[in-house]
Amino acid sequence: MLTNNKNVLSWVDEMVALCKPDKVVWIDGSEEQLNALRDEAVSTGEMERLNEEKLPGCLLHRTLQNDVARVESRTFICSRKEEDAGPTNNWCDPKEMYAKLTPMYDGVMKGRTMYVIPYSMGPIGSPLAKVGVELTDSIYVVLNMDIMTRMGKQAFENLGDTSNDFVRGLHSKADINPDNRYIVQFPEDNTIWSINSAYGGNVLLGKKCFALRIASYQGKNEGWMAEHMLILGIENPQGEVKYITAAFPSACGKTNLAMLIPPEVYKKQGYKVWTVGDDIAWMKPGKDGRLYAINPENGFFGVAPGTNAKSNFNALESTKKNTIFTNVAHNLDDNTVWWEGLDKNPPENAIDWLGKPWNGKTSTEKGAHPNSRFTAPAINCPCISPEFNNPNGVPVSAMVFGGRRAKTAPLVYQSFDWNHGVFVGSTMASETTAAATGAVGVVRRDPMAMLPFCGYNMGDYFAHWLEMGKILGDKAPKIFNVNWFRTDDEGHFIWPGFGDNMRVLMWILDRCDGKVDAVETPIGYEPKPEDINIEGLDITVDTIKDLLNVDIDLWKEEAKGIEEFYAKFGDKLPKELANQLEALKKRLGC
Ligand code: GTP
Ligand code: SPV
Ligand code: MN
Repeated sequence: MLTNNKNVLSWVDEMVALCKPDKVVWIDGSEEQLNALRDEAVSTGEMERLNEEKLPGCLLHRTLQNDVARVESRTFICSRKEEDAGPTNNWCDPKEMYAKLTPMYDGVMKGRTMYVIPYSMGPIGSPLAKVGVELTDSIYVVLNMDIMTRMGKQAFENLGDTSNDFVRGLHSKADINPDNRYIVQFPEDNTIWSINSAYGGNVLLGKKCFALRIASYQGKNEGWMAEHMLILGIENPQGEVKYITAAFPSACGKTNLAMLIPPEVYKKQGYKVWTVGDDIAWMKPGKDGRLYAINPENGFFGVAPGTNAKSNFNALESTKKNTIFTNVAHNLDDNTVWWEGLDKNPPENAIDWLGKPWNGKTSTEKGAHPNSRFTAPAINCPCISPEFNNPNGVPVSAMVFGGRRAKTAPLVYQSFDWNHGVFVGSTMASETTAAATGAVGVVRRDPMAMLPFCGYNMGDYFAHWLEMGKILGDKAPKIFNVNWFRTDDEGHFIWPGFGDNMRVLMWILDRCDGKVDAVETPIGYEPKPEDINIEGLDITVDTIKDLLNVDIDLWKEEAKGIEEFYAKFGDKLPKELANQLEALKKRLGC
């Protein structure tokens, strides 16, 4: 036992009595203990050790074929009132849900060990950090939580002996039966129950379940924000750093943008980019009235396919040691890993993500699952921000929304003001990706990239955003929207993307500093095409003009789509947003 906190101890006792594990092991976070767990996972075949020279400390894991992504249809927000979960979440009465799940957990850990994982989301000692305890029967979970959070004894130091402010997470892989899979948040109880999955997003309970679903609910009650946002800093040649947060839906480019390498034109002037976070931001007004952001995580759970030395050098570097790879291809020639888009040289002698022999040169099947992932320590990242562990976080100058839109959304535009920015975020839409089970490539509304992650009524969430704008006043970050994914008639991406996205971020920062003019359009302020720096690119100002084009007919359709979406919220939709929609329609001439 690593704590005298009675609330922790009595809850662990209760869960032990329910799950009936053969053994209970408290995770102190020591290398000794973790090494023993690694050895055990390797000896049972749960994980494989990779090439100790090329990938020191790295492990490979495959999940079951039916268990490779988040499952939104089996994810629930169990608030006491249905209205508090709102129209975008699956809801069930908490009593009913506990009654349904309790028998499933009864004796589920017989013959297994229960690991008790204390962890901190946010730097230890940060006023913005929060404590969680996850109980699990999976070594894979323990080893991932070690990378993704500040895990071990130190986390309890933040809690003290009497506090009850910790999130109670209970996970069992049970028999990984998809028909009995549940990922359940009880926001009013600070509790998460997850069963019958062993895939990251469903089982690393500190991440989406706590740091977004539970934390968004806490943030509303406590006056802060938990968002599906990356955090990056851009340092100018004078050494000043400005911070930007950005919310894109799953697998839409957060990790890539967070770690971008500046194009030559900026690099030669001395600009640098620093990564604070790649997926989640917790933000609170600071003493000076500005909004400050911390990354509650300690590592990256990143999409592997498409990651290569050119697209995301820093992410690839981050995976070179002490990393866990999930559902990638295993190159048997040198005991390393491979995924689609890593290089043009797939291994011939390999095992695919399904565990079957695979020849990358001749096979028409994929070697890695499209949602295969790496779990890499943040400290491995060559551009990790010196502020990464700053307990007070970093001040946010701009917030960016974006998604995958083949046509409608232009490369970039700025909202007229905070409330209009909330409107822009609340009406975001994007094509679905492999990060969740279900159809890929279907456009759906995904407000603030939080559709699968908001732990309460989305209408109340919009109201909270509007409220934060009032509190921040003229110190509020400026709000923008971007789209890297516009396609031409052949379906090719027009904008080069990746590192070149910095060209757009530079316009954004210039706007924040009042250094550059803009053009007013019905949807917001746009750059003059010549104000996007294209030095060194083989595209012309005319291409930028095309990328910035606002097609009024498409936007009239868009306004209809927004109206339908907003109708879901009934009287929970803030008046201000209904007014914003009317104003947009008027500007479009609807
Ligand atoms: P989650 O971890 O699921 O939240 O995803 P994410 O938002 O961090 O997405 P990530 O950066 O991992 O990118 C997902 C996919 O989008 C990868 O296949 C990338 O190669 C691709 N991608 C990222 N940025 C760009 C871009 O600027 N342009 C294009 N065309 N593709 C991009
Ligand atoms: C996402 O889907 O947005 C992720 C991966 O970041 S997961 O942890 O599975 O949610
Ligand atoms: Mn994510």
